[in-house]
Order: sequence, then C-alpha cells, then structure tokens
Amino acid sequence: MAKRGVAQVMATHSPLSARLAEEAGFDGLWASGFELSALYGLADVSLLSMTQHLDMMRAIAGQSSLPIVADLDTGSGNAINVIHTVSEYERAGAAAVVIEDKTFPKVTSLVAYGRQELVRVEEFQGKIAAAVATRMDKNLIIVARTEALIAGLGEAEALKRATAYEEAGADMILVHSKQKTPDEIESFVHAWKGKAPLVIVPTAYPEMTVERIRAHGKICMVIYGNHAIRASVTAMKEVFARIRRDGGIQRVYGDIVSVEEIFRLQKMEQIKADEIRFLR
Ligand code: SPV
Ligand code: MG
Repeated sequence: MAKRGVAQVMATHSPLSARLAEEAGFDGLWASGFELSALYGLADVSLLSMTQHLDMMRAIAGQSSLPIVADLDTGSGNAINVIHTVSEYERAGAAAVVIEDKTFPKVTSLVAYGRQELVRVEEFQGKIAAAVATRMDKNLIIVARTEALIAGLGEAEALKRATAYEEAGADMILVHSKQKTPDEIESFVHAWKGKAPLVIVPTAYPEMTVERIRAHGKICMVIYGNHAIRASVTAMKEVFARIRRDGGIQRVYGDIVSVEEIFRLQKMEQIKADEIRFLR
C-alpha cells in the first residue's frame, strides 16, 4: 500500500479465481464470505462454517503469492471467538483480517431491507482489542468494519464507531455503504479525522473509480467485493445457454478458453517435468 497508494484487492472464492486475479495484476485478494457462500449456493448469512471459509483461504494461500485480506464476518461470535478465529487465519496465511460490527449471525450487507443489527460499541471494541492481542505478527493488519451506514444509522454514528474502533487498536477502518452513488462514503471520508486509513467496497457505487479514490488521500484499499463470482456466473450463463440453443458445443468452442489454458493454470507442465525427473 505504501508503494501503490491505493491497494486494489479482488474478490476470490477459489484458488483458481485467485490465480486469475494475480495474473490480472491485482495487489491483493479478498477472501470473501459472500463469494464463498454463493459458490455453495447459500446466502451470506453466517451459514458457512468458519472452517469451511478457512479451508478455502488456506487453499487460496497455497496457490497465490498475493497478500490475502480475509473476510472474518463477525469473527464468528464474541471476543472469545475472535481470539480463536484470528489465530487460525493468521496461521493460515492471512495478511489482513476484517471484522464487522454486526451481530452473529449476520445478514449480507447489500440486500434491500436486510436485518442489520449492530453490536454495542464497547462490545466491538473488545473484539478488536482481542484481535490485536491475539496476532503473533504485528504486520497482520486488523481492519475494523463498521456497518453503521448499511444499517441506516447515519454518518455521526459511523464516525463515532470508527473512532472508537481505532482507539481499540484497529489499523484500518472499512466503512461500507449500499448507496447507489459515492456521496455517502465521500461525505464520511471528508469528515474522518482519525489516523487509520480507510478501506471501501464500492460494489453499490461503481463510479467510485481508483482515480477518484486516490484523490481523497485517506483511502488505502479498495475491495472489489464480488466481481469474481459475478463474472463467473455471467460467463457460465451465457455459454450454457448457447450450448442448449446450438444443440451441442460446436459453436462455443472458439469462445471459451482452451483445455490447454486450464492445463496451464493447473501447472501441468510442472507435473510433466516432475514425471520425467522422478517416476522411475
Ligand atoms: C463480502 O464480499 O463477503 C463482503 C462485501 O463482505 S459485501 O458482500 O458487500 O458485504
Ligand atoms: Mg463478507
């Protein structure tokens, strides 16, 4: 982030999507709860277990050299759960962990009229303090995420919470919004007087370009929250429909990646080289 100004972090739900994000030049990976829930055909409402998400993050870490920003949702419960969760994710290779101030079980943020309940400020301060006390490496970034704007509590409440979370030891503040334009977030950013850099997820307000983010000077990371799973769904829908329409795979053949490209992503060349070297 010091080098790039604004780190651009792409959502992932698998080691394959992580590898594609790395090849596309992103600075980091978002181990998204929303994406993995969708991959399982589930709503993002704390239905996946912590270990399901952790296992996938481990698999992603094994296949990519990019830093991973792990979406811990609520930290799986109270401050005691946070201690266990942060310890597991740090050991699994997370570079940053994001914990949000919603109650457990949480409800996905962007859904219209979602049940958005936040824990008390003091309780969440305890959770952030627990995360800070748990990390083994001081370079593990603890990001406190406030859902005050998502819950419709207004900017004053969001600022109050962000300030309290910074006091509790958060390295960065993620402030989320589901407004269709950047006004709400930009107003928060202008009003933010804390030292902690900000993180945003502009899914709902896509005109917030990197250039516009950079101009604010206080935002150090942008997370593209669900673009891997949405891109996959777009591509699969289109190709599946064409195959049904065409009565076979003969016409999509040239419009999808070759089997050889999948071999490349699977590092099949290395397997062949290892066979020559080791199979006797
Ligand atoms: C996620 O990708 O899991 C997020 C971002 O937390 S959002 O779905 O917008 O809440
Ligand atoms: Mg999430």
